[in-house]
Amino acid sequence: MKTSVVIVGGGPSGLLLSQLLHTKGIESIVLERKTKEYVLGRIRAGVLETGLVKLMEEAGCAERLHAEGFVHDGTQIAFGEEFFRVDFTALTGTPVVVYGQTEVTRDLYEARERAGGVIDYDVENVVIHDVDTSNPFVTYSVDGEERRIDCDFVAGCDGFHGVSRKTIPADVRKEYEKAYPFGWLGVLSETPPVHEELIYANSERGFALCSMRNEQLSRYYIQCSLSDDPDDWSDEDFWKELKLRIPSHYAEQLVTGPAIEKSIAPLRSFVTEPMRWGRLFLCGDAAHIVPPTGAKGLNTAASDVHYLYNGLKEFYLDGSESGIDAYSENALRRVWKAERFSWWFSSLMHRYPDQTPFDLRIQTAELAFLGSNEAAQKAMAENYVGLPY
Ligand code: FAS
Ligand code: PHB
Repeated sequence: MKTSVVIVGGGPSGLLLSQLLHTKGIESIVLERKTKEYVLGRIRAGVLETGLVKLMEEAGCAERLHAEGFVHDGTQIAFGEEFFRVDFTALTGTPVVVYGQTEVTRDLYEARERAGGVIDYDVENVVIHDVDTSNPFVTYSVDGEERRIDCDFVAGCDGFHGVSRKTIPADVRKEYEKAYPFGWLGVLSETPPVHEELIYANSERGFALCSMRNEQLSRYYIQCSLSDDPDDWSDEDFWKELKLRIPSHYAEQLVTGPAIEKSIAPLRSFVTEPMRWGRLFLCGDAAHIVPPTGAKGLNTAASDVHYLYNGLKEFYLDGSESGIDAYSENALRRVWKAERFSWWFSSLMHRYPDQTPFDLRIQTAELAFLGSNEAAQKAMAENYVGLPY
């Protein structure tokens, strides 16, 4: 079998790239390790930058997003009983859209299927070959049948635990990592959101986040120990702890209900350089991970896809290699700014086990400065709504 681009990974990165290439008549085949149902069963990101919304529009997949997504002009930042609002639209002219990653992925799957896109699910033993030549190929198996696809390029969109990053020789890769000493316990509940906008809260008991998916589906997180297990937390214990971490003004209004999903995600900052090796390009979580505090994971995957899609478009339509040659440098320039913001916002909003009384006073002062200074809020807002591609 032969195609132009083999895309390893059928998450948002891989599907968005495949659909964008399709709009320019560039063929691709997506290889996904899991079933479509499994991929859609993952509950992850919830906030979309305008850049991702525009890419979904360019891919012809933004109709439901515009119909069902919630435009948010700002967010609440809480510190103990105090809280203030950062007005994204007033400060930057740009809002964000609250629309679950699950729905983004669903829209992309449906678009690929409508277009007759080739997606192989349940693939195993994916191996990427000869990307340091002009004739790369990928081998894999499906239902015990060995397969091979010859191609021009391979896009590694297979997330942090995929095979693509490790295809780049260890002596070529440089990896940068920071592990955080806590995780996020997330709950999805069929309850009305506690507030019309998100609430990021730093309390003496730790971080909490109140988010949503729609008027009857809420997403909540609390900072938890890395040794915690979701089964350690009854619904009642979760709601009780969440109420203790958000201002009583909101806690009194919180509508609780059964958790329909409960999971713990560790927090990590990670970047691998370069994001290209020969005919292999890494996209999204395959190349970088951020703590979810700044809602940058999915959105930085989107900017990778933007750079790679435009580079491949130039190659196939204009015969130019300048876009793909600049891919890694362009992508990493924005990746590191997202890493910085995610690290900064995580440092500001969480309680760290080794925090000294001095550290706590600095955190308090930083939050007070953010709450009272327009320039500080503008800087935060510009990063949150998404820096330019
Ligand atoms: P993904 O990991 O989404 O997709 C990779 C795909 O490749 C998967 O479907 C996987 O099955 C497949 N794959 C892996 N190995 C393969 C192989 N060898 N062969 C074929 N396929 C293979 N971001 C936020 O902005 N906010 C959040 O709240 C948030 N919460 C998160 C919670 C968790 C538990 C995790 C893990 C991530 C979270 N993220 C969040 C980040 C997340 O949204 C990612 O940034 C986003 O999924 C990136 O998309 P992809 O790059 O497509 O990677
Ligand atoms: C979510 O709704 O899942 C969400 C929103 C904002 C974040 C992280 C997660 O920063």
